[in-house]
Amino acid sequence: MQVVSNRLALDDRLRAAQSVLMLTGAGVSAESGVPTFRGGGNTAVWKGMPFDVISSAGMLQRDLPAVWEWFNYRRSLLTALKPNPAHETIARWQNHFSDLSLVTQNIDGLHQAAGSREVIELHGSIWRARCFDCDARHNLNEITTADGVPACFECGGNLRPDVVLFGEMLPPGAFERAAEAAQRCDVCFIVGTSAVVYPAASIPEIARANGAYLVEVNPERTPLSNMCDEILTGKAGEILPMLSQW
Ligand code: BV8
Ligand code: ZN
Repeated sequence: MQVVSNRLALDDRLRAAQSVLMLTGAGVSAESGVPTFRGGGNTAVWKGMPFDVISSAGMLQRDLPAVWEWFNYRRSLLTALKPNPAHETIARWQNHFSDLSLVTQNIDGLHQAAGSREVIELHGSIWRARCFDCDARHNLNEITTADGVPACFECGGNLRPDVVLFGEMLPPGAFERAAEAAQRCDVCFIVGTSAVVYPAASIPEIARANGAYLVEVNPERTPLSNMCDEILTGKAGEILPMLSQW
């Protein structure tokens, strides 16, 4: 692990911060065993299809059972996995700072499992389904999804995973809440994301434009690295716990 940081400056910033924003991506769950998408992650391709093809609005129209099969497979990988020290540290920080907003692109629910509250899930949740016809949400541990497309309890319509696929809009209000948090934060952490998926990657840009101090935590550089004030190079589960004395 290599940490390139001006620790004193960051300590001072954190001590003085009224409002902190954390934007997280797949890398924050990597140490729990969740595969990442890019950079060699092993859910980059599934049954010969790149993940942004199978996880797309077009595929939902063309082959809904295949989309369910893909999400069932991913849920089966997640069932046994637990939050890691990165999730746990972020959950602890929420008790320390009076205003800490957690905005995640992850759909795995591990932040909530670690105790984080009011998580802004930009891309939905793999643990929920949504009805095409009546929009009802269903918890997936109450539904059998093994065969084909599950049906809605309320109206019998086809269900789909309650996640945001490529080419789809984000859940109503989610981006707006994240953008508001970005506008008011003093420090913005960008943790474990390749920062290539929009509009999520614009959140730190909004924070920056409003004068926030930007800190990236990632073993690799990203398109946002150049605008960051600090780059902490390494694993989130090792770096985040080192930053806080509380
Ligand atoms: C939309 C859910 C309006 C499903 C996902 C502007 C320019 C170009 C294109 C666009 C644009 N604006 C919008 C677009 C289109 C598109 C987009 O961004 N395309 C890009 C990629 C070219 N965006 C959309 O379609 C969005 N919707 O814009 O709506 C609209 C609608 C219709 C028509 C026009 C406009 C919706 C995007 C939602 C996609 N949903 N997920 C699913 O999971 O199957 S995407 C997927 O990528 C992931 O789920 C995740 O949510 C997202 C981001 O990935 P990351 O989390 O960053 O993960 P990644 O694997 O990439 O990187 C892992 C990182 O972790 C790496 O950097 C690695 O180094 C690091 N790491 C590894 N280990 C560790 C670590 N870091 C720390 N510690 C470690 N231990
Ligand atoms: Zn329904």
